[in-house]
Parts: sequence; C-alpha cells; structure tokens
Amino acid sequence: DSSSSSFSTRLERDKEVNVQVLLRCRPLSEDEQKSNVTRVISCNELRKEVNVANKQVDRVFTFDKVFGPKAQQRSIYDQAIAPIVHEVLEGFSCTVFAYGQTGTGKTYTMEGGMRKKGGDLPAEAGVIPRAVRHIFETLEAQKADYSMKVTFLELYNEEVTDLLAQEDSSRASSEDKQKKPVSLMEDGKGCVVLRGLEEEVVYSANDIYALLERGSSKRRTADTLLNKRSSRSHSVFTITVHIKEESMGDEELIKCGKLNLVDLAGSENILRSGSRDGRAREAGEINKSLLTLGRVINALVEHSSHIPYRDSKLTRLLRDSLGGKTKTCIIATISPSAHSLEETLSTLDYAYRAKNIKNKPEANQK
Ligand code: ADP
Ligand code: ZZD
Repeated sequence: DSSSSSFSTRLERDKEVNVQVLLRCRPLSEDEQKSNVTRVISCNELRKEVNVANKQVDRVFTFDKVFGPKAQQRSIYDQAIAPIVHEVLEGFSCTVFAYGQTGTGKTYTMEGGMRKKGGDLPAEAGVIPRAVRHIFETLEAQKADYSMKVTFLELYNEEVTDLLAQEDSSRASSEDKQKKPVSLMEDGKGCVVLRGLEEEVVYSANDIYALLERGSSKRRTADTLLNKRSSRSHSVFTITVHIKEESMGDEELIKCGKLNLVDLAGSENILRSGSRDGRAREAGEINKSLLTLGRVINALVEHSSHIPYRDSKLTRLLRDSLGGKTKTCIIATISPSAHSLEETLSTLDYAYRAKNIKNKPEANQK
C-alpha cells in the first residue's frame, strides 16, 4: 500500500519495472536419450513453474515465463521477445541476456542454427535473426523514415573484439589482422562509448544477415586459435534505429530505439573461477566480467550504496541495462539432465534473484 508515501515518490516508483526473467529448458539430446539419462526437470508453462526433483532435492521456482523442452524458437520469439522489440520501435532501449551453463542452449536461443541463403528464416532461427526481420518488416509496413546501424562484439578476457571489423591487410601476421583495438571510453555525460568499434549502417534484413555471417566466421576463427573460447566469451549484438516521427508543425522528433542481444559466457565459469589452481585462475581472469555481473545483481537486489559497475567491461558496457533506463529481459537456460543438477540449481537461484532488479525505462527522443 502506498498511502503513506509522498506523491512524488509514488510517481517515481510507478515508472519502475522489474527485469523480466524467463526460463528455457532444452530437450535431452539424442545421445542423452540413447544413454537413458535421468531427467530432473519438469516445466509447467501455464503455471510458469519449473520443478527440480530427484531423491534428495524437490524445489519449485516461478518465473515470468517458462518454456519447456518442446518450445519452438518461434514461440519464444512471439511470446517473449516480440513485445520487447515493439518497445524498441517506440524509442526505448532494451536488452536481452542469455544466461546459463555451457551446452544448455544460450547460442541456440539467441542465434539459432542453420541459415539458408535467400528465402525465409529457418524454423531454427533464434532471437537475433527474428528480431532483425521483425524490425524491418514493421518499419517497412509503416513506411517509416528511419536509419539503422548494428555492432557485433565479443568480450573475452576483458578484451573487446569487433566481430564486424574487416581484416586489416596492412598487418603482417594473421593474428594481428584479427586485432583492431577497441577501447571503452567515457563521454562527458558518463556514458560508455566504444572507440574503434565499427558501426555498420544497414538498409535491409539481408544486409544484417551478411554481417552476421561475417561476425560468426570471425568468431569461429578465434575459436580455433584457442579452443572453447566461445564458452568463456560474451557476445553482444546491438541494433540502433532512428525513426523520424510524423512531424506536427515544424518541430522534428526522432525516436531512438536500441536493442542489445547478449550471449553470456557459460555460467559454470563463475563457480570454477573461485578455485586456486593456475588454469582456474586464468578462467577467473577471463570471467571477471561474469563475476562482476553477479556482484552487480546482488548489490542491486540488496539496495547497496555502491554498485560495482566499474569493475568489469561487461558491466560498464551494459550498466544501463542493470538498474538503469533500459528494459531488460534475462533468458535463463538449463538442461533437463540429472548430470547438470548442481549447475541447474545455481542458474535457477541466480535467475530468480535477478527478478528483483528494477529499471526505470525512459524513451529516448531527440
Ligand atoms: P550454449 O550456447 O549454452 O553453450 P548451445 O546453444 O551451443 O549451448 O546448445 C548446445 C547444443 O544443444 C547445440 O547442439 C544446440 O543445437 C542444442 N540445443 C540447445 N537448445 C536446444 C533446444 N531448445 N532445442 C533443440 N536443440 C537445442
Ligand atoms: N549459431 C550459429 C550462427 C553459429 O554459432 O555459427 S546462426 C545468427 C545470429 C548471429 C550470428 C549468426 C547467426 C546465424 C548464422 C549462421 C550462418 C551464417 C550466418 C549467420 C543465423 C541463423 C539463422 C538465421 C540467420 C542467421
């Protein structure tokens, strides 16, 4: 009840919205089915509950939405992401994070599998290609006057790689060609800007698909240089759209929408980076960003006076998505298998806690 609070604080609080947290459980793989792996997860999509049960454990978690193993890419997009993209087109900034253990479907959810050249998207297409299609289709149908640009970066070991940068043929070795330094800087207003990151202007969904192809092949090259890099790196794909408002009178308004789609490093890296041997220490360094993300979430949920955004690149980059003016959604991904029980419980606890973060979305207008 808010009867005791003052008018102004009530107005302030009315603008707050919680981070939306949804849960997706992947199906057992063919191999897991063949070897009769035990399932410990059951999902009740209607009640928005996920149940974890074996002989020792029996717990239920409730989320904003729950998607069981049979959920299709399309229904995740239509039910959970399309409303977010709608907000982007209204001039809001929005962020979708995928969080979970490696192998639970973060990349499948955000990117999806397969791509046929030309034609429509495959059924396996994930959030990124669907959001791209949705944005262009909507703007074209509205005959809107708009411009759009995208960036695609990878954050690994506290270093930012531009996945869209063209090879620099003036550099000698193939490793140097990969590296065009991108640095995080702060502008006068305390906003983080990425210096050296290529912003590609795009005019069609196909333009973006071609860039995604460039980005994923660049990432694959990096993967072979140091295998399993992808499970330790974060990738951030960002679409920025400027839409001219139908002018009333002579004042011209421009809505500026932004969508960040973030595929986080595997959450198992957090637990491991606590240990002391050399390899794990390396992993700890690599996952400073993931550790700091957890600390930022804790600090926000506990209303601490100090939120350690500045302690990592990921949290500096996505500061506004955590407690700021951006609308944020976290997709937590889990495996149904008994083998993953411990990791699954840790993901569920983490995601459940994140439900308490509040943001104050504000449309961006120029
Ligand atoms: P992560 O990015 O979390 O490491 P991936 O997205 O690579 O996990 O998924 C691991 C494997 O499981 C991939 O082969 C992927 O195609 C498959 N997979 C994940 N989620 C699903 C799903 N919901 N339906 C079918 N296959 C899935
Ligand atoms: N998950 C695949 C890429 C991978 O890891 O290689 S699927 C989608 C979003 C961001 C990057 C790539 C993609 C992806 C793709 C596949 C192959 C070549 C280019 C892009 C994709 C999948 C379905 C529709 C469109 C793009």
